Amino acid sequence: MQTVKMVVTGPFSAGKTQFIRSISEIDVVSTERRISSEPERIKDATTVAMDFGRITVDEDLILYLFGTPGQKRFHFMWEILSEGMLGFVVLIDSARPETFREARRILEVFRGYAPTPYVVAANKQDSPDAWATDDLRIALKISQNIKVLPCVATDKESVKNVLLELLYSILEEMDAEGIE
Ligand SMILES: Nc1nc2c(ncn2[C@@H]2O[C@H](COP(=O)(O)OP(=O)(O)OP(=O)(O)O)[C@@H](O)[C@H]2O)c(=O)[nH]1
Ligand SMILES: [Mg+2]
Repeated sequence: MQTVKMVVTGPFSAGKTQFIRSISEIDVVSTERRISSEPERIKDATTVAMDFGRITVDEDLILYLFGTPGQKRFHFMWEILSEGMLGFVVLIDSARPETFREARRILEVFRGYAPTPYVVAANKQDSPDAWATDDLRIALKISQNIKVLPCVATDKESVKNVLLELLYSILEEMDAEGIE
């Protein structure tokens, strides 16, 4: 039996909690609190510590998903959550270019924690203002060997596709390193 820990990170309100809720087979353990401060009032609740979900791929493989908080004041959780991860997803709100710089920064921070595979998921592709993945790749300066995948976090199939792509990258890496 193999267990794989993946982290879902990204800027405030990118859709991280939604992403994990769409796919987890257990009720997601979420630590959301109501938002009281004004600039973040674009939604009701925000993650303050983590989200936790689980997916059984088959009898030999279970994925554990950890979602990070997006708001700056909870960033102390990031390094704790990254402990032991085998890969991560950087989730981006494709319709809010003002968050792209922060997304790039988060990507760098997580790359610094561990040299694991990662993918970029261009979320909210159902929004009329969403940037296309090719444009996002340029804006965020993502190199060609990193996957930038379209995503709609409310759609389970879309979330599954992103996680499978990350899983393939992780398994490739394990093969390359000769890990059983
Ligand atoms: N249209 C659309 N809305 C989405 C999508 N994914 C998430 N949302 C909405 O975006 C808002 C933010 O989603 P959350 O899952 O709370 O985002 P988060 O990244 O966990 O936010 P923090 O924990 O506060 O950093 C919610 O209102 C979601 O319903 C999507 O793919 N399309
Ligand atoms: Mg959240």
